[in-house]
Amino acid sequence: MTSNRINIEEAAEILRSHDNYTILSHATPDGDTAGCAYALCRALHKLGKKARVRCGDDFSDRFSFMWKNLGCGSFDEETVISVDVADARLLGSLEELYKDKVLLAIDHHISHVDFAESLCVEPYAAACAQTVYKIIKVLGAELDKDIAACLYTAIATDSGCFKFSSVSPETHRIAAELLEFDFGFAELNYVLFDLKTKERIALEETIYKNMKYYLDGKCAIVVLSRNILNSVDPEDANGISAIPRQVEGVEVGVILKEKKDGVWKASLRSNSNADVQKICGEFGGGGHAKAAGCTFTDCTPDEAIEKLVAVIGKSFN
Ligand SMILES: [Mn+2]
Repeated sequence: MTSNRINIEEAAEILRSHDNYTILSHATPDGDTAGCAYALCRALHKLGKKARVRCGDDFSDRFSFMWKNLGCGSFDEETVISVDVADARLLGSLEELYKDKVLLAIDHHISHVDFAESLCVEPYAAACAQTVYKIIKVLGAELDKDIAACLYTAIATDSGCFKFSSVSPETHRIAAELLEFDFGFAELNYVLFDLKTKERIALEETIYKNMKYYLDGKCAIVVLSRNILNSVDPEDANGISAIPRQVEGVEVGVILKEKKDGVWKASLRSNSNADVQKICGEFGGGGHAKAAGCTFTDCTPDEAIEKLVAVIGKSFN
């Protein structure tokens, strides 16, 4: 199917003219999808509408301020909206229930695969929350501390705390307007970016210990067995794929995770022109130029590494 492409004003008009909303976040939710959903939910409440948030997986406790003091009441769902969902498949366990029922998708993924009746997409926004912010403004819902904290979290997390190349002057302008509300951004940033559990520190220790270098130090690979992975809370393993590429001189960083006997999932991150989407494509995987993944079956980790290093090496030429 093809979604009807609409702009900010038209998206606001859809939200104004409907009621009884379910707002969907993508599975394995991040700060952007959670922040967009709860900001929009709170804004719709301010307009006197009924709205709730649903997600196929649980949100992280780090985001618990988003739903604090939020009463959604009970009502019959009439209108389904999705935020930051690039593909109906990413609804996870809610896919079957909702894939054909979404009236409006708000997104920022260039790779968006249409599933909603209407789509409001700004593919160059650092976070979907930039678009949600603009829609809330047009809707005329009054911003407050709680909405600002949700939107700030969404933008800060999706932009790597304003570090990624996707950040634009508009990203900072929106963040600056959000800072007008006294939601305690410094404490929030501590929780979002600096706070680590002892288990996370132990996992990082293992990652550093297991790091091996290839291709004159331009490639770093870490192998993590099921034993190690099963002993950590998935929340503690968030973002570990970014660690190998932090090493000076490393252009492509890889985490190789054991999924089951003989099955290894590789997560690649690039610092350079090496296109990891293409590299993973050679093995039936995909993703983005700077972040991609692929799976190896029926092999040992050493065999997977050998295959990967051969293709990564070619990408440096
Ligand atoms: Mn996002």
